[in-house]
Amino acid sequence: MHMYDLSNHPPSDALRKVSLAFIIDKENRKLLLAMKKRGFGKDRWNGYGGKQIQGESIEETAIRETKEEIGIEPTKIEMVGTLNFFFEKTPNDADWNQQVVVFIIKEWKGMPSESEEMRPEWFDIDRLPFDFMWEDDKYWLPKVLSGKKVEGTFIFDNDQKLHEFEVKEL
Ligand code: 6OG
Repeated sequence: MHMYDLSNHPPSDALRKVSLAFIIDKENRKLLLAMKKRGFGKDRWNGYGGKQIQGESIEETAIRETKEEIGIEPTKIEMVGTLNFFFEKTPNDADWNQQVVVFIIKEWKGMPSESEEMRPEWFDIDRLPFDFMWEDDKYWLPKVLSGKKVEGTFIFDNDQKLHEFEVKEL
């Protein structure tokens, strides 16, 4: 039994905003993913990011969270997508719903390093570990990596399985 579907979910502009950034190497061949060690999304490879705080633009959130989680300072960052995530509502997971704004970092200062939250590792773009990532990633990340901008809506069951989705290329 699902409470939400693509035509019936809360308005996406009411969602809390969260950043998600990925570092890509100069040759466009490798992506720096990070293993989430705790909290929401634990044990999955993902980009780095977190909740926007008051007074911050979402790009500032992405820069701050990237510094905090893998210790580098982005110097060239580009917004590449907006993803709305809705989870089947239960009292415990109600606040998993979020709007994730995706960024690609092409230039940065410093060396990626492990933090309490994230363990970074480079992956070949042709061999990303989709089986160990959020299920939505395989439907939009390849588009972003080939230079497109995307807008997506994803409905998850409360066991974190993808139930229904739509991705538009902008
Ligand atoms: P904290 O709540 O730990 O930040 N995030 C997702 N990323 C992907 N690829 N798929 C999802 O599908 C996601 N839901 C959330 C946003 C959580 C981090 O995880 C991202 C944030 O960068 C449901 O602060």
